[in-house]
Amino acid sequence: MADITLTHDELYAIVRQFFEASSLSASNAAALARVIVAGEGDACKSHGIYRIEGCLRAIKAGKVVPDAIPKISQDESAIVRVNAGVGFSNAAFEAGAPVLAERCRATGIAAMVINDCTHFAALWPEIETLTDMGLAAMAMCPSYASVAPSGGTEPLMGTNPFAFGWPRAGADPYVFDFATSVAARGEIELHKRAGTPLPEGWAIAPDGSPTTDPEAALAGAMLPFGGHKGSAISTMIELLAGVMIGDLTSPEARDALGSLSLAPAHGELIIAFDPARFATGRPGDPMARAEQLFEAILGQGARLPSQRRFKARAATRAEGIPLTAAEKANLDHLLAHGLDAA
Ligand code: NDP
Ligand code: PYC
Repeated sequence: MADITLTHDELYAIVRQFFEASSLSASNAAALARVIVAGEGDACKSHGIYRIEGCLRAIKAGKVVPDAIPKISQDESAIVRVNAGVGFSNAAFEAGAPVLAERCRATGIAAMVINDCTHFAALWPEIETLTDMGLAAMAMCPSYASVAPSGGTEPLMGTNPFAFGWPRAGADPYVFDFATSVAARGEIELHKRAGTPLPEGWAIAPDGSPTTDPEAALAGAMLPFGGHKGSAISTMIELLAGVMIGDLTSPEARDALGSLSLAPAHGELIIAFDPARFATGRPGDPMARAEQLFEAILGQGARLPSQRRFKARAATRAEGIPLTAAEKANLDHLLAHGLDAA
């Protein structure tokens, strides 16, 4: 329930000011504030303002270079490389996205590899950046070992998010973005904060037994969505966005960090597609055919992924972002104490 509301701009100004006061450079603070306010504004509480403290802990622990400047490099291939310089992933993505789009338009498909970044964010803001440029895109990254493979009992995979987007003229893009665990770890942490039990089937306790206790789940292992299918997709992400790009897998990220209370550091893979280029010489307009598919889905009474988010975005843009008194008090506390609040 909302005790106060803030406009997107007001919340952005607070979060940005907070990160600047916490030693982040202006460009890094702005990129972080954009993604956090986007999360809160789209009612994605697991990746909204709640993430500020994890970022803060990473900065305070010296795990992030606060004034990192992303470095872009390209060769003749379709791969755009962005080294985040041990900064947060967000400024690196923002720097590389226009270069990725340009390469994609030239070749029909291009990939962006982000290396050496701390990553805490939802992936849909990145996907929407690319769909806004008329491109289809997918993004994925490891996390840190917290999910048991299907049939196993020990944390090994990360919650490894996977997101996809398809551009739509005159409509919100088709976007899905999910953890490959049953739920994001952030959801479990929010249940712990609220003192509420987890739904069944999310996690196992350290002894391998099913649990609905958030503390036991955080100490034990989360479960992949869809059993062996989610487990396989999660493994693919470890391979493509960890091993293949020469960056850390989730178990390696956990070992390197030595903690699950800081935002994890690893890499990310983003692939962009130019739909018109793929359909060259083939009958039918891919954009029109996609619309037929979306209409058929909606025609059955189903909803498209991200519809809830887009509705929330429209509401928070019109009426403000709702925060509870406890959330606002926590923001005020963070503002007053800066890095000491971590
Ligand atoms: P959810 O399970 O809440 O949602 C996953 C997707 O399914 C969303 O696109 C959602 O759209 C859509 N969806 C939900 N219900 C329906 C429905 N009934 N019909 C159609 N579509 C539906 O997300 P998760 O908890 O798995 O992940 C939350 C966020 O956590 C993601 O943004 C992800 O990127 C982030 N994350 C980040 C990690 C990182 O390491 N950086 C690690 C893990 C997760 P809608 O939003 O509109 O409901
Ligand atoms: O919610 O699972 C999660 C998560 C891990 C890292 C960032 N988000």
